Amino acid sequence: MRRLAHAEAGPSLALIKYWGKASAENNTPATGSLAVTLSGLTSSTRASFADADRITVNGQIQNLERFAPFLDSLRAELGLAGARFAVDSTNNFPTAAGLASSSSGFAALAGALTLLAGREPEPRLVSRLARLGSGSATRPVYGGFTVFEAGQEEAVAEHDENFWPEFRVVLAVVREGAKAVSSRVGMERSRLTSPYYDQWVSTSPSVLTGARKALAERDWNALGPLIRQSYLRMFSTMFSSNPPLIYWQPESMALIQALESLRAEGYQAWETMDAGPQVKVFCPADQAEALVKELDQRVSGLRFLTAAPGPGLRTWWDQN
Ligand code: 2P0
Repeated sequence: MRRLAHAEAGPSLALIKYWGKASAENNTPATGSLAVTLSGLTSSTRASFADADRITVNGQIQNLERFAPFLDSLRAELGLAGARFAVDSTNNFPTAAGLASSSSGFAALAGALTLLAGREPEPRLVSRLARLGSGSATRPVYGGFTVFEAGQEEAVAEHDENFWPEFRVVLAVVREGAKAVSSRVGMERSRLTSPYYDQWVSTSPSVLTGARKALAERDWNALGPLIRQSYLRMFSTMFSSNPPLIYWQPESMALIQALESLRAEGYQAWETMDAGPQVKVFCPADQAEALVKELDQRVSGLRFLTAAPGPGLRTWWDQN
């Protein structure tokens, strides 16, 4: 009987964004981020020892190029120099499309391999290891709200998933396909070519500090504008990169404008976007259903998902 190390994690959606690296080699962020781990959306990953590394995502064999440096780093960190891994991971939501599948995917993978190595998958260790796969993967090791500070090697828990029971995220799925330029390539391009990159980095700390305070007070009126400021400033570095990074689609802009009107009508609905066309809207639970109806009427043909703050990483052994 083979024992499979099994781990599950939800995606980490940033209210305040990480875009750009303090160190590419060490994969530490130039800007601190504040994020929520989502419920209901899950990366589920099983790992076992094998003769050669092999990774599938949703049943598709993966090119190991993206994973090899991560696997090598983990082997070194976990004292498994000669080991090779068979990994099967599934996402119950669109992959590589700007729904933060790399955050949940690498958090689950780091958790499964830590368990497989016979180590206690305690959050600080797994957060630090997950960073070697993806910066945003440091965060969903913890449930609820998390912070990954600039220059740090691991995220920290800010508030658990029960801190703000009325907090919801409506995800408007504009396109389901994988994005053309990965976050990793995109953020390096912004760092090297955007004339606004330095200002993006230097103005981020005050936005993060303000958002942490507003979140602690559960104050939509203070938090909402900072959420918008963070993603729009991030996109300013993307649009001004060379060549430019334009992740938006017409429906993305239509949703942004619809939300502007809906706020004027009294909704507390504050959008963000990541390296993709999807629009994610933070709002109170009692407005979520009506908000989806309004957005569906104004921008047709989209799929909507609703999530709440969810739990952090879970790990266990499966018998096979
Ligand atoms: C974030 N994003 O804070 C930001 C906002 C996308 C836009 O973290 O190079 O996949 O693997 O560390 O974590 C996506 O970037 O990048 C991301 P790497 P990652 O959620």
